[in-house]
This record gives sequence, structure tokens and C-alpha cells, in this order.
Amino acid sequence: MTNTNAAYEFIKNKNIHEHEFNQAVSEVLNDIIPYINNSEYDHHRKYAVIERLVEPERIIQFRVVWHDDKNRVQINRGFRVQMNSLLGPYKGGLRFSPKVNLSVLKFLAFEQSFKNSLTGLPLGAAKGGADFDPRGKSDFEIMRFCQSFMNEFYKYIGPDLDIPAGDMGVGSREVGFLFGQYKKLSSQFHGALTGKSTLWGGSSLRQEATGYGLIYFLEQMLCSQDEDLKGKKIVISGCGNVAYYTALKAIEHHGNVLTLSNSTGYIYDKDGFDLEKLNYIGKLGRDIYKYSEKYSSAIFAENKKPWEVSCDIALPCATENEILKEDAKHLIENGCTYIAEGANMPCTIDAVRLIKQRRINYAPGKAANAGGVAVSGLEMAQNAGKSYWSKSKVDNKLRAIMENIYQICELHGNGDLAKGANIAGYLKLSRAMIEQGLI
Ligand code: 2IT
Repeated sequence: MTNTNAAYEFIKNKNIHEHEFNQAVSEVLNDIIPYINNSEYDHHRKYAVIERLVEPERIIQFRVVWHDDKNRVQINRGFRVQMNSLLGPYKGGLRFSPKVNLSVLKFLAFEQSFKNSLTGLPLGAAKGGADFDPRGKSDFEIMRFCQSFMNEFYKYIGPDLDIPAGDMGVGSREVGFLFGQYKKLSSQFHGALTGKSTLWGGSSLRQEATGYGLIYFLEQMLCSQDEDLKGKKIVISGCGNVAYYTALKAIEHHGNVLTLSNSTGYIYDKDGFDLEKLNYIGKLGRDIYKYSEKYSSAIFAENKKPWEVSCDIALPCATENEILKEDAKHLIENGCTYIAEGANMPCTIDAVRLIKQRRINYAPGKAANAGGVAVSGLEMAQNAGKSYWSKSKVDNKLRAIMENIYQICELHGNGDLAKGANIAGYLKLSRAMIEQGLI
């Protein structure tokens, strides 16, 4: 296939109901196909590289039966999309959310393959999870769900096979329960999951890694324009792990963080957050509206997204497709000149098109949020070497990886980091694919 439309139509028709997956594929093909559309890349067509990259090596789907605190039987759907093992064992997070379906997980696994390739670490790509809603569940309910999920899932993972981690709805508590059950079923204590507690095999900074990495990446973008974070007005969406540690590192580096949000609305503090305020937000859980009751410099905008707030930098750290074209328009009209994605695919295709047309400095998630999986890769290395590394060692490595990803994207994209991420990721994956034969 040599033309973008023909290639995309073929893939879209094969996966006709998978909107998120088709969106992620089309975004990548738009950059890749023109790039390889010359005789130098004839062998890529001969070996059907693109067709194989979009077809998961394996998809596992299973029933998860558990009982809630009222002894009612509950049934959920568990999944793992093992996208490819070109560069290492399958690697990627688990998401527990009622919105989980195969399209979402295939898009995430596809993005993961480019992201993991960019880290420079020996990581294949996968994504999984369940349509289970952890909100409002007791600790015992979460535990029983995780145990039941693992009763089936343990057959398909292992330190040299597939190493899951957390994603939305799966944090250290869930990883703990999943690991405990994996250990019981396999009789092995080894690194079959990452994001573990640092008491028993986890890496320091894994929790902070995505947010810290995002800020390290953003600082490279700023530096290329002779700018820095100091005093910059920053708008962040989300209130989970990624948003929280993004805000923390931005504040440490003297950025002026104005907003955080969740699905109930956003908080906007015109004086900006400091570490004490952030700590308070961390304790509020879902009830972020209470922030404005304590701090008179703040408002809570119910059911709204923070993209209407004037800023220099926008960091979407909540979820996919949270920035629509109108949101991007508001951001740009209000002076925003940098957008870096902490979430996976938070900007719609139309939003990205506008952002690029207006020459906004834009970093795609597969590059800018790679810090999380990168530190997962470092956790695997520590587990394999039966050692623990200090916080400063992990932090230095994380920073070096993010700086390297920035350089690679810059080099391959000529100023377009999204294109650079797609091309650099593709070149490595395609080469591995051709070298490993028709599998
Ligand atoms: O989207 C992601 O990169 C993650 N959820 C982290 C995956 C991992 O294996 O650490």
C-alpha cells in the first residue's frame, strides 16, 4: 500500500467499529506513508510491515467473576492486547474503567509500541484491563476483583513474557493485590508486574515518573525556544497520578500551575498552587470542589474543562480525546503556545490539525508521557539484577531518557515532534520486524 488513504481505508474497514484504534492508526499513517513512499522502502511493502504493525500478535479476553460486599455475583470482562514483542517482552499498563473495550485497548497498545520503542529500552508493547469500575468499591471488593482477574491472567504473563503495570484505575493498591495473587498461583517471586511497592521489588519514582518525565520533556521544548518554566501559566487537566506529579514537578521548577480537574469539573486558583495546596488537593480525592471552600483565590467550575483558562502551557493529563477542536481554539486564542500530552491521545485529530496549523509547540503523548513506562523498564532491570537503585540514580536515568526521546523526535520530525515520534518509532519497529522474519 503506497497511499495513505488506501492504507487507512483498508485498516479502517477491517476494524470498522474501533473508532479510537482507527484514530490512532490514521494519525501514525499520515506521517509514515509519505515518508516510506519511495523505492528505498520497497521491502517494507514486500514484507507488509504496516499491515503487521496494526495487527496484534495476540488478544486474550476472559470472564472475571467475583462477588461484592452484599454477596451478589458480579461479572466483568478482562482483556490483554499483546500488540508486538519486536523489541522485548510485551509491556504496558492495565486499565480498570467502565469505558474499557477492545477499541480503546488496541489504540493504547498501538501507541504503546511506538512509545516503548522511543524509550530505547528492550520493551515490546501491550495494554489490558477490564470494564470494571473501581469507584465506590471497598478495599475487599477491589481485592476480590483483582484476585479473580489474576486467576485467569497469570497464565499469560511473566518477567520474560508480558509485564503489566498500572494505568487509569490501577494504582499501587491494585498492583499489590494482583502481584499477591500472581505469586500465589505461580509460586514465583519475580518481576511479572511493575509499579510494585518499593518495599517488595518496586522502583523508586515509578509513581512520579510519567509526570516528572512530562516536565523534563517540556523543558527541552522550552529550551529549544530559549525559554524556561519560570512564571509560565500552566493549565493541567486530570487529578490522578500523572496530573498530580506533573503539577508537583512544574511547581518545583517555578511554573505557575493554575488548574487541575476531574470529571466533575476543574479548580482554578488564580494565585497558582504551591506544594501545600497540592497536598491538600491530593487528600480531597474526588471532592475537588471543596478546594474553593478553603482557598478564596480559587473557583470550582462545575462540569467544565480547564481549556477556557488563559495560559502559556496546556498539559492534558486526564484521558483520550479530552481536547476537541473548539478547546484547542480557545487555548490558542487565549495565548497558549505549548501543548504537551501527559495522557494518551488527549487531542482529537481535528484539534491536532489546528494546533499544527497554528504552529503551536506540540508534543504527542507517545513521546512526552513515556517516562512512566521508561521507569517500568528500569524496574524490570532492577528486578532482573536483584537490586534497588537510589532515587537520584533513577531520576538521572529518567531525565536522560526523556532528553534522548526529545532529540530523536526533533531529529526525525524537523520541528514537528509528533511526526518525529511516529517516524523514529516506525523505523525501529519496522527494522526489527524485517530482521525477525515473517512471524
Ligand atoms: O500508558 C502508559 O505508558 C502506562 N500506562 C505505563 C505502562 C507501564 O508498563 O509502565
